[in-house]
Amino acid sequence: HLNIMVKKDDKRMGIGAKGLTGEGYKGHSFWDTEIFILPYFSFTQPEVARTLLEYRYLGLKGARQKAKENGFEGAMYPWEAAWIDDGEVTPLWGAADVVTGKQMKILTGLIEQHITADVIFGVQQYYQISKDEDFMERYGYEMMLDTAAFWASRVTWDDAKQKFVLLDVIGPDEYKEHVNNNAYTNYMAHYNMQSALELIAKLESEQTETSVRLAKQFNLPKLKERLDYVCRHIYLPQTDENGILPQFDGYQHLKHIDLAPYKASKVVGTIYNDYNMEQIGEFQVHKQADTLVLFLLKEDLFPSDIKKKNYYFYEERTLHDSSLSKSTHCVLAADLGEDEVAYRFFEGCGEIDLGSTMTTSDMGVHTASMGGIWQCVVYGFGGVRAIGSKLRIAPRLPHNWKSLSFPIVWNGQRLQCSIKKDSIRITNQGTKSVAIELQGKNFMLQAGETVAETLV
Ligand code: IFM
Repeated sequence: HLNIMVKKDDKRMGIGAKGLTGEGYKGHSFWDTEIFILPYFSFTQPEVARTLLEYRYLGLKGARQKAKENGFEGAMYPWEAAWIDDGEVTPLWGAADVVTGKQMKILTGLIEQHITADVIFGVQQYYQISKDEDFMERYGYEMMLDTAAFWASRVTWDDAKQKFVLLDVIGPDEYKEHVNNNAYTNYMAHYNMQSALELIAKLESEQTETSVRLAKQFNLPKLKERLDYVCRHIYLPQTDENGILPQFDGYQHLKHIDLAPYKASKVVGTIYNDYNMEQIGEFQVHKQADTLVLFLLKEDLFPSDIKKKNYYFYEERTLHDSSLSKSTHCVLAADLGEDEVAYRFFEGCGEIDLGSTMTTSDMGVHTASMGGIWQCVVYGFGGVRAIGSKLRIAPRLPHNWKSLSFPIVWNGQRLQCSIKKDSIRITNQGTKSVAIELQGKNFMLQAGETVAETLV
């Protein structure tokens, strides 16, 4: 499915939430692409990953238009994207409210804004994996600067906190609307701006065609000053006295309800039979992974014990009503050494399109979940991750698997990874040497060479 959901030779096309298999979400592209699907392409077919990111580059026009229409600067990516020039295409109206009987307004196109930082995460991760400098010079750097300019204008000053805050957003968890300082959004916006700052420093230190072009296009000294100030003063939520990172301001005051009936339900979304969005917003209940996605994308922000605590805290309150939830839970559990839990969620991912829970497959398969399944296997059990400029491999084979093998492409070189119960072998099938960290040890793997390590 991953291979047939993308039009490989046409950068005017993104990936629809249902690929080409159905009409759900009208073929629109979401953060599903950059956060869930793109890693597969960046790590296996970088040339395809590049076309997907060029699609976002072509979408800059619509993103700039969206920022302008909303009173912001720079480029604000649409929550739902279709044709490259369209800008925001999220529908304005959805299903009927179970309490009032009136049609509900869809707010994601207006306030689910983390997509802008997600696109930049995809750009940076692609670069980390591929080292495609040409892409960055033509497209990526411009995207980084324009999106950072958006965030720098989107923040507002909070006198009480003496910090810049991000008010009135929807984080990844779409059961919570109009929230302030969603941890995921704030940290990702900070990351977006911080990377642009580092980029400006690099551009200032060189005289290349790209640095000259970008200096003409942006007022870099002014942008640098603003980004520096905002980055130093943005509010980045911290863990509370129990070690819990609040999903957003005031989270601890939300009410508890018994989620057992919804968790036990054979179909998703049954909470809507009893409550409307406003009521759901008052409960500690989540549609999908939110804070946990942050832990996965930015693994160094918090120590493992805090991540584990938050994992169980939020999972208990999560209904996994979105197909984007279980793969995050699987990979994070594997990272945290919670092997049984990871495997349970891996099986759950398989059920999304092959089981009966997500009856929404009627509208087409869940493409983000497909990318998520690849992540469960290669990231979760294969232990593969791009960390800074480093490829890290530290597998955790499920106890009932005998072996696992997969190819990845790192810095343009194809590596074949073969994992058995007690060993791992990596063969560099490319033509150049690559640096890898295998089981905590650093290797320079020459072309044609194999490295093997024992697993305990
Ligand atoms: O992007 C997702 C979102 O996270 C949950 N609702 C469905 C969207 C499309 O898959």
